Amino acid sequence: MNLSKKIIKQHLVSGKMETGGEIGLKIDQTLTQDATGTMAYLQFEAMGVPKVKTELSVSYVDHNTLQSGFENADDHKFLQTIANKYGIIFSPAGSGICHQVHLERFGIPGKTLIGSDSHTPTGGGIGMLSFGAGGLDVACAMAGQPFYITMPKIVKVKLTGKLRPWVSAKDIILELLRVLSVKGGRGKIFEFSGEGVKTLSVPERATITNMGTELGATTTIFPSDEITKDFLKRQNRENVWSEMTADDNAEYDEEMTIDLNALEPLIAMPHSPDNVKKVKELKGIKVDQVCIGSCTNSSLADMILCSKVLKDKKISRNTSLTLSPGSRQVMSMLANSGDLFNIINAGARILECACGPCIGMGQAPKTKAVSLRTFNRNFEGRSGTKDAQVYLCSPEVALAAALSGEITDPMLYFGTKPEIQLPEKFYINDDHFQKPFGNNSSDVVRGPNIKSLPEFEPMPENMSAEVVLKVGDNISTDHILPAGAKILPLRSNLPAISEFTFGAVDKDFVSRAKKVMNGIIIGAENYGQGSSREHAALAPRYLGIKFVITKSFARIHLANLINFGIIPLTFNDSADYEIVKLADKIEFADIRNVIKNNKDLFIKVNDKNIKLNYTFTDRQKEILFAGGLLNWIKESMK
Ligand code: MIC
Ligand code: SF4
Repeated sequence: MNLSKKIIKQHLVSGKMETGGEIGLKIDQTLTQDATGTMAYLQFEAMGVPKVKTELSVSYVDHNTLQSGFENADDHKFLQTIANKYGIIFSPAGSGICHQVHLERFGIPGKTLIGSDSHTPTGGGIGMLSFGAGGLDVACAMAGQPFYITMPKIVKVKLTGKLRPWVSAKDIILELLRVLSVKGGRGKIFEFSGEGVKTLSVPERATITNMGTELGATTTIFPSDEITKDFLKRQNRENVWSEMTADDNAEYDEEMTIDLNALEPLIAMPHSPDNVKKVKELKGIKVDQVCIGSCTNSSLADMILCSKVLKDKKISRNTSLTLSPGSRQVMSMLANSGDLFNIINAGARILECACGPCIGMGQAPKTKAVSLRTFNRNFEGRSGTKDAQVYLCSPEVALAAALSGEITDPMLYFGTKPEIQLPEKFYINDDHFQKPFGNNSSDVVRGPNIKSLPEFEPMPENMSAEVVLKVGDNISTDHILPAGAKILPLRSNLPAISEFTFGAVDKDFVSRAKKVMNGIIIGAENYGQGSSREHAALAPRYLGIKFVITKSFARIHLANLINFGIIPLTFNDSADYEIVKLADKIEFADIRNVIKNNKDLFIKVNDKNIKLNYTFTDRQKEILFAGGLLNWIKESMK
């Protein structure tokens, strides 16, 4: 058996391990971050469960740390107090980025983890089976409910050889993105194996599993081996280690091989993580900004590399360089070892241990700037500057650009690569994580930015709706509901945040949707890729969207639509996408009965009969009929 199936088997509570069918998994651990967490905990609260039922749940504050108004601070206080009430560990702002901290201090090989953040698969770096999910799914897992997914195909990614100096783990995942594209991983778990695995440290593995999300993969996982044990030992957590590997003759649905010797530094060009080129092909492009950090590349090893490379050097006068260490542990160790000195002295700006520029919280580049980032997403406008040209690359490539002021291949620019020696024992101070001591409900503090959840109607027998938006391929949740310093603070205030829905795509969308209050969105391929933010389903539902009809969906967003009672449908013939136009009115006669009995679904648009497809499990049908998962849970708990 392969490793993924071993862990699935141990956690299977419903369904069969047959590709394409729905399976329910017992979830051992959950994590939330502040931008999705407030909503997740409001939903958990509405379920009326007295304490979380997981082995461990952690609530991180890492996204909204700018506190440009009272809103973020309100949310943080709410999160702190509600964590205490329900038995959740609270990691306050400044402690680090959820995925980095979870890997360091909480993750356990062989366990299951879901998080209300799409990069939760980072945990695959230590052999955890970890998934990104909507906040409501995480709330359900905290209430002891299984997590449901479609049983994915398991793909073996065999790594052979060894990376050459100045080529890094980031180049491995960029290579996968180049070959497979942002849609290529859908419905699949990527499981790494082969001799090359032994050459990669846990932080390097985590860079890969983190960004497996950009493939659209269900998740990504490495075995837990001696290298994992060594990592956990340095974290003084050797006791949670166990060996987790695939059997020698394990079977897989698909296989692919990457020869690490043959890789060279790669870079993803604007505005998609799969727009990958060789760095040397772009040599000479002037660079205005370099940002090193994010949950993809902010480990101690990444930061020590920065220190060694920047020592006694000056960054280019035309380039600004920021560094965001991934956790307080990383920052403390850099301060203690003196590495911070080398970094600061070279002209870098040190930011908080948080998501920061990755989610548009500060460091928006100048007009038309070229910005090189070690992050995982470069969707248009995500940096906060619509016409900025954001490239994704490794710290090695980022450093070469910061020093030279242009895109340049680090293999040619630098000489011998410095040795990175990590300390035998990492500095551990868990006092920053607030353990719950369990107070009563009056202790949950709700500032005026925390608005209660709206009620949604059950699905009627017959529906008719109007097309209020038509968009193209690869629409990301950043398009649907952007983040950034202005909008992110409103994540716990649905009426306010809804006003920004599709803002950058079509500024009239909100008024049109509100006028109709019975809307349809037409999308093309891979609709809803990117972030797990359920607000990208919740806000449209709040604005009266009842259907989203596309050529195909991204996994987490599809689940979020169902969770909020929006009916996701796909064109049987993708050519029919061309027929449907803005303002078309469409009848869905007897829709409840049609879905209930799996009947063929036809709509009539502009005199043509169009067939639409859907595959809902009985559970998903009930959720849609109830008007969303929260209604369904409340009903089933009565
Ligand atoms: C992101 O990278 O887009 C985020 C912000 O971390 C999101 C979560 C969110 O929108 O709050 C994610 O990846 O799920
Ligand atoms: Fe934070 Fe960026 Fe990672 Fe999302 S991708 S969790 S915003 S660092």
